[in-house]
Amino acid sequence: MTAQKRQILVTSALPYANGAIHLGHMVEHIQTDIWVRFQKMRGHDCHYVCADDTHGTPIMLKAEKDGVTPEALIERVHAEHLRDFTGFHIGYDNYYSTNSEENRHYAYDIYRKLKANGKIVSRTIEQLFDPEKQMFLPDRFVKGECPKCGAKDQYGDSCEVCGATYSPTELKNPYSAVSGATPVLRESEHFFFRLGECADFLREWTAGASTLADGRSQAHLQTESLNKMNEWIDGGLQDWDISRDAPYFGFEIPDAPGKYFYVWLDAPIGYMASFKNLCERSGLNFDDYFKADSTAELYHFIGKDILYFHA
Ligand code: B3M
Ligand code: ZN
Repeated sequence: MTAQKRQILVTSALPYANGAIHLGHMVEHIQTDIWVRFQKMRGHDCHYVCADDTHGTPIMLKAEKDGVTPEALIERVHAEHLRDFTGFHIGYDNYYSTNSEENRHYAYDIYRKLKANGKIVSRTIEQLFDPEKQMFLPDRFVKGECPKCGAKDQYGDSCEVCGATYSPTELKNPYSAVSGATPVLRESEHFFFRLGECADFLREWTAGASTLADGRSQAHLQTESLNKMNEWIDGGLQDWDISRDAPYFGFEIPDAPGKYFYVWLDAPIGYMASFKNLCERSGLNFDDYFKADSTAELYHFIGKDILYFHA
């Protein structure tokens, strides 16, 4: 019997571009690298891509603090990340960036298709706004006293002392972690992905399996991940807020000046963008891997804390 040659695309989670590579990253990327080397040694067509995850408020504010542009910051960090990973002999076929034209292309393409299919709605929401810095504040950039136990200097999403979770508007004596100013509530139009409508599709797909080129069946999710997914789906999926207001470092949303894709919208698409960039450089055919009836396999190595976003 001759073994069937498989087409395998493998990814590790994209490290965020506001800090150094640490042991947690290294453990994940070494695991991925071992598995990739194994598949290559077996003679399969196996490609391993990664990238830096470069958008969002933390990058914007860190660049400002360092007195550089976000582009200069992410370029410097990219070089540092690549130096550290290659220092440990991680054998990526491509280590790219989410701040790339390929990623803009696929983010726009996916967004436009979702919109054309009625999966995007706009709603006005109230959010804390820093009147001094003139920007909306993400949960982690609002601090104050825990509404439950009164501990001081707690973040806007949860208390590190008593473990309570809450919304930033519930904090007592809130202040902006950016400027120290007292935040005010302000309205803004946001775009939401209708995740709630997709529960049946997700339940079916996550519990499903695909047939590999060699005829074996491969479950889409590991049992442990599937159990976690079902907890979320059974608990009811909330529509997902995918837009952020300027100032924001990221991709501006098509036909929506001043509105940007939330970093988690374009980060997972960054896997596709990195592979597309590899295809352009190496003559691989992107569609062989991503067309609807492709028999290629795609494996994401991730930590459990980011399972929700990937699923
Ligand atoms: N950058 C992980 C994090 O920084 C995040 C992973 C993206 S994978 C598409 O929490
Ligand atoms: Zn507390």
